[in-house]
Amino acid sequence: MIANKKDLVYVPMVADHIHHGHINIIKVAKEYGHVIVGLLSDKAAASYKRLPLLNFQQRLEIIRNINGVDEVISQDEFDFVPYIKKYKPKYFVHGSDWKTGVQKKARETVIKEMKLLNGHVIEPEYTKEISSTLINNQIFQKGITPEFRLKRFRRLIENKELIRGIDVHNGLTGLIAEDTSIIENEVKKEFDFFWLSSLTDSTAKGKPDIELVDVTSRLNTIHDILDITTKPIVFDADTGGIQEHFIYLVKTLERLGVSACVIEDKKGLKRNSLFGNEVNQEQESIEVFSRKISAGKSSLSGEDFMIIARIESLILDKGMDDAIKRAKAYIKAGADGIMIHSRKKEPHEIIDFCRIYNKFKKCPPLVLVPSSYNKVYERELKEIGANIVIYANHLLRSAYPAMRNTAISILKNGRSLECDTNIMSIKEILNLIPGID
Ligand code: SPV
Ligand code: MG
Repeated sequence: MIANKKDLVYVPMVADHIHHGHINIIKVAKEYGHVIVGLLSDKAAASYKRLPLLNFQQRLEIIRNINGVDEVISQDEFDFVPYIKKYKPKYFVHGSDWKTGVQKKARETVIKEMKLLNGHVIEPEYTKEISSTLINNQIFQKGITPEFRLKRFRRLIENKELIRGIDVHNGLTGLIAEDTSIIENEVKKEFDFFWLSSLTDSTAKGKPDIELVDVTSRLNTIHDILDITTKPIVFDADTGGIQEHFIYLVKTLERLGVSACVIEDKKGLKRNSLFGNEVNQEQESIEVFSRKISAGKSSLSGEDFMIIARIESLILDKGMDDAIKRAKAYIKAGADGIMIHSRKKEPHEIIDFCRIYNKFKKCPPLVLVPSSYNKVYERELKEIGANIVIYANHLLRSAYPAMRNTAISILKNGRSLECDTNIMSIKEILNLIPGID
């Protein structure tokens, strides 16, 4: 092949951490002509793997200053085909690593599309022992700063249609929520953030969910999780306590690098929402609760920490009009997000709420907790306009029966051999958290 300097060469990249592997690809690309880097936007990158550490502007600044790069365009979706159609490059350059793994199918599509253009796919040999994923893992293993963790929650909301969180209440659940992932249709699926549930934090301590576990104790749980994880934390702050206490709480959470807190519009002795009206629960007045939100907002040092207002009108059978009125008032008071909760088996009232909510002039991120209406799929929640979904108690609810069954088996059998089929081996538990290499 004889290179013509005018031939277009398309090189898609995320370029989160530039390393010699990228430089090699650019050098090879430059031999074929005019190099256009299709820099994947944060949205495009987050649609198939972890949100980049550096944001688009930062990555753009780096890549456009690299020798051999003639032009940089923003590739706003993961699909390469629209960009091939638009730029009609003669060459498409991608590291050979995509021949296997999650990008295998994407590669086949690109080869087909380039053939239609009489173009060529160039696959420089993948530079071994280095990759952005490897660097990312090393960075995340070292830990991250509170500021980075805090800000990442807003970036996730901005760049993903729907983000998902799961309950954590100690270090171990933090590790599960941090590390569990699957690959589905070439896309990596994982939990985006941790929900520091008051129900599971209390239950794990053998205490009822009535704001009995005090802030100091809840902060200890946060520290355990901060120590060993990197994902954003959303703190379930129950009622937030009295306003004078709440302003201190949000400051502390912000300083620690927690991304958001959720406060619910109840007063007096708080009971878990899923009890509904089976127990005595009282809703706070709109005025008092709005004042609490505003006071919390004004006590923060930065712009990033979010105060999410949770509306209990549907839980307490106060009706849709009340829920909507409250949503409007809380947004006006400065709430950065709204959580609407329901204890119905079917999602009808949630769907009705979402329909009205999404017509508001200003509708900050909407949080749903599908614990009781759990037949709905995430894609359906996305369709009705939810931005954030929380699986609020599932790790604890799965752990308790497993542990109880083991205890019963030991009692029944007078030994532990019979448990072995349902539990980890000693070797597995020792290696789970090895300590030193
Ligand atoms: C929690 O997880 O503590 C919650 C959600 O507040 S719920 O239990 O559904 O009220
Ligand atoms: Mg709670």
